[in-house]
Amino acid sequence: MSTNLTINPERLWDTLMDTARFGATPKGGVKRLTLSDEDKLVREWFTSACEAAGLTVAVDQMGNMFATRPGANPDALPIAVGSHLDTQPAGGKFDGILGVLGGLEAIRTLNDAGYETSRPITLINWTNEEGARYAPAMSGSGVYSGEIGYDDMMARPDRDGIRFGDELKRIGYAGAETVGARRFAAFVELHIEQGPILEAEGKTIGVVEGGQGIYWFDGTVTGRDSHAGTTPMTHRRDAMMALAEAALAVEAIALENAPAAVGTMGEVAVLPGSRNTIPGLATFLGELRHPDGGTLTAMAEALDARIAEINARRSPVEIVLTRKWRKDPVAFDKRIVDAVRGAAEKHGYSNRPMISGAGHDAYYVADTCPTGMIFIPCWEGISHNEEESATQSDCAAGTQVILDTLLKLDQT
Ligand code: HGY
Ligand code: MN
Ligand code: MN
Ligand code: MN
Repeated sequence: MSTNLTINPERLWDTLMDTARFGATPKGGVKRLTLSDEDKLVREWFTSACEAAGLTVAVDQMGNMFATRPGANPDALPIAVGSHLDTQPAGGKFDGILGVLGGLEAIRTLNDAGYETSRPITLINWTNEEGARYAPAMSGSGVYSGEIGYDDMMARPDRDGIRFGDELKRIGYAGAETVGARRFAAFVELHIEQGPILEAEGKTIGVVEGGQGIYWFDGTVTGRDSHAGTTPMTHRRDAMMALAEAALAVEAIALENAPAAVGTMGEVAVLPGSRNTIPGLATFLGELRHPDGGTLTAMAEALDARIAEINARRSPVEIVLTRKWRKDPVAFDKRIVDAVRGAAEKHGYSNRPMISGAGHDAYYVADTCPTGMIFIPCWEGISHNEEESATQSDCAAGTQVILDTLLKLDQT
């Protein structure tokens, strides 16, 4: 049965702008690190907004939040929709939260119309999608899918040594529900593209068919502190210079596998951190990505080889990769992809198929049920940046596609 229910663009936009206050930064961005006080506040807001919409809220052992709207058939597996509420340290108003509030707006629209779906609908906030405070990224959905170990995650320290599990308890979201126990008929996630393609092509909707693989590595470089003025260049054990070579190796490997490959080193520390002391210790967090799993493996192996070569030349300075995490490339379910495309076409939204460059919770959820994603453009493709922005009409179009996709999936 086709319906002509229409979401409320102003209500969606007002909710998006209102919730940007949780972690608002002076430059107009949002800092809502996972399990922080700001995360706690937005979670409390989310619970009250869901309860006001007649949803029942449950929390699992990873702090993943599930808000369920009953359907006519209570025994049917729910259709799930959602994303994440945590952000990068200098994040924007849309990354993650758009997918959660888009799902809420779709539910509010069903409520306004008194429309009863056959299946229940579950709106989800996945814990720690960003991985900025606690690696790896997408760990709420990763533990839910069983690919990331629960105990490992609980023991993971942040850079101040605060354990994930202790912080989850501190903010009151170490839920009782067994993580992974809950299953869904399907999952749909709305997200800004975080890249330039849709805007450049003037397209409103990205029909996401899958996502590229991600490889994260942590590194430690050990040299020796010494005086910057008196130590001859031939006697130095300069950890910073070895790190610099490792960083350029990451870039070189990405460029050698261009245009699909990308790589960066987003976080470094150099100790003891004094201009006139040769640094004896450095640490780095980096990543490589590629849509093809085999190529991603070859890139990771090439990095190992480059680091071995730097170590041979710079010994006794030594670079060691201390930890690695990988999420393979993902392909989304054709039925969900077609439902998203059909919903976009129904409203005459210009659209194109695409592969996600960014990781999303849908990557892991796709291991547990048929999953798909919807993208909308963002300004200059900028994200993980306080200037991140999207238009009200594009947010509304993406949310309308959520609603029509949910209704389509409810008929199967
Ligand atoms: O890193 C990612 O791709 C995601 O934005 N956390
Ligand atoms: Mn995101
Ligand atoms: Mn992000
Ligand atoms: Mn001195």
